[in-house]
Amino acid sequence: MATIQTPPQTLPESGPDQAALLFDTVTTDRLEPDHLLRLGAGVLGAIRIRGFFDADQCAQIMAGLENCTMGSYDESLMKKRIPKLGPAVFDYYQHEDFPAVYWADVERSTAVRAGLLDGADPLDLAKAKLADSWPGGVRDLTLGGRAMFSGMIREVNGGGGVHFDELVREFPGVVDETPVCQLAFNCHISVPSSGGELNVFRRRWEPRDEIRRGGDYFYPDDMVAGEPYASVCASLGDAVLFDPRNYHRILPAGPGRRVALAFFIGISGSGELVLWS
Ligand SMILES: O=C(O)CCC(=O)C(=O)O
Ligand SMILES: [Fe+2]
Repeated sequence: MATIQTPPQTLPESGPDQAALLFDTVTTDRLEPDHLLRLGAGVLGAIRIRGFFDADQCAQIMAGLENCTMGSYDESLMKKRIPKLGPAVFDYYQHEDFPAVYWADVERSTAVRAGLLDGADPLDLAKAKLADSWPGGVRDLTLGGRAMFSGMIREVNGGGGVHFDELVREFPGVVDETPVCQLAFNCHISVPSSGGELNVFRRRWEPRDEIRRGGDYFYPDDMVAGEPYASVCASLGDAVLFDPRNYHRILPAGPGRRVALAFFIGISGSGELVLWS
């Protein structure tokens, strides 16, 4: 069953009440501008948009994937193999030939994804739906004047450890403009029969956290123990949005595949949604 919830949190007796946490969750059939603004402003934990893609669209994309080979994140950085189609900036940033190898992958992956939805591109569908929900328009974030890749297809069955994503902190100065916030978008095109919940913690990165980071990309679970969090279990076709500057993790999935169309959304200084992966 699809759920999204902010469980009651343990707060100090003399501290703020639950309402003051401002880390609620929203489930909706239609994304509204205010949802994205509240997420970006840090006063919402997560948004679940029911049926962003319908079951047929999900099945078509999954069928299209049968004929293509997925890559994965750099396995020296990410110890668990996470199959995916399409590059993340993260994959190439430290590569000596960055950004040339990144652009080659962008071209290759875009061409493959472009036919996955019965000859059409699932990213175009997602962009059109987002544009319908946001007055400022939707475009790609740029790097050296070129549109960056967005819209990877990613399969995370075994769970993913605690981490955060923040482009402008991880790779300062790399992209052409600084978005004022970063949101994560995952539209679930295949869901497992159990498990695979996303936990989004209210806690954000602090410099001292680096002491706790092992050789892996992920941070230890106990770093977020006791922190308020939102928990989302998506149904087929649901899109889940959250602020990935909040620590988050994916619990291991039961039988079945957990596959999503994934990208980040920034809000630009002039009020556009800017996308990248
Ligand atoms: O698959 C998910 O639910 C979230 C994946 C993730 O870590 C992200 O989108 O930043
Ligand atoms: Fe993430």
